[in-house]
Amino acid sequence: MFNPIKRKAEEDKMRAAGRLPPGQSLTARFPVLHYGPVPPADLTNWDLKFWGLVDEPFSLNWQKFNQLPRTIIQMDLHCVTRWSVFDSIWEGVKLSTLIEYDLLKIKPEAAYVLQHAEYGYTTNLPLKVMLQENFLLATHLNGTPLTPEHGFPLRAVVGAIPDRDDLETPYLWKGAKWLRGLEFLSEDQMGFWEQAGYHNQGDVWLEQRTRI
Ligand SMILES: Nc1nc2c(c(=O)[nH]1)N[C@H]1C(S)=C(S)[C@@H](COP(=O)(O)O)O[C@H]1N2
Ligand SMILES: [Mo]
Repeated sequence: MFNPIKRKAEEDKMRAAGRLPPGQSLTARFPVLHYGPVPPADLTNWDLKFWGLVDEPFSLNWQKFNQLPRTIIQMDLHCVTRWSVFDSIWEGVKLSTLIEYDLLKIKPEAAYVLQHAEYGYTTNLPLKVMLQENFLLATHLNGTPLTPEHGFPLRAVVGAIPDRDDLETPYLWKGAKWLRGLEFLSEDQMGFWEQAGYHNQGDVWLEQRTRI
């Protein structure tokens, strides 16, 4: 859909439906955006680590991660650089699933989580946001495994579920591509873009782009 008239019509439709946050515009492509290079993926040595305020630090290898019960969610994604993608379909594992299956035992003092990705990218969210339905540890986008640029083998993704005003909805930078670890914390700790001046909460509806 590279037709600019169609693009505008789609955007107007999303705005009318209350799905276009302030200052955003609809993009017909699915842009790729990140800082630094795309890391190579080596599934034989890959793991996802959990540490900090957990009963026992542990990690899941690729095989174990893929044995977990999976969830599919459709979401609208909003990047702080003002593009929005609508109706993307994500498949993966909910953080709450790891708790339900007694794999992840979080200490009661834990209230924040720092996502750690390849090459040191980090981003932070309150634990309660990461337990919402609009946050997923995703392996698939629109029915196929993630491409390397979009985060293969695993990324966190956070987006808007239409008509779910009860869910806090941060901008897309708060989902780390090439995710390798989750650190559970009692105090909030800012990630890569947050330290660079992006808003700590980053609510798309409140247009919380930067702190300044
Ligand atoms: N590891 C890592 N994850 C990242 C980023 C990054 O630079 N490194 N950029 C974030 C930003 S700003 C956005 S908008 C989305 C973009 O996801 P996409 O490239 O799949 O569209 O990834 C987020 N996750
Ligand atoms: Mo972004």
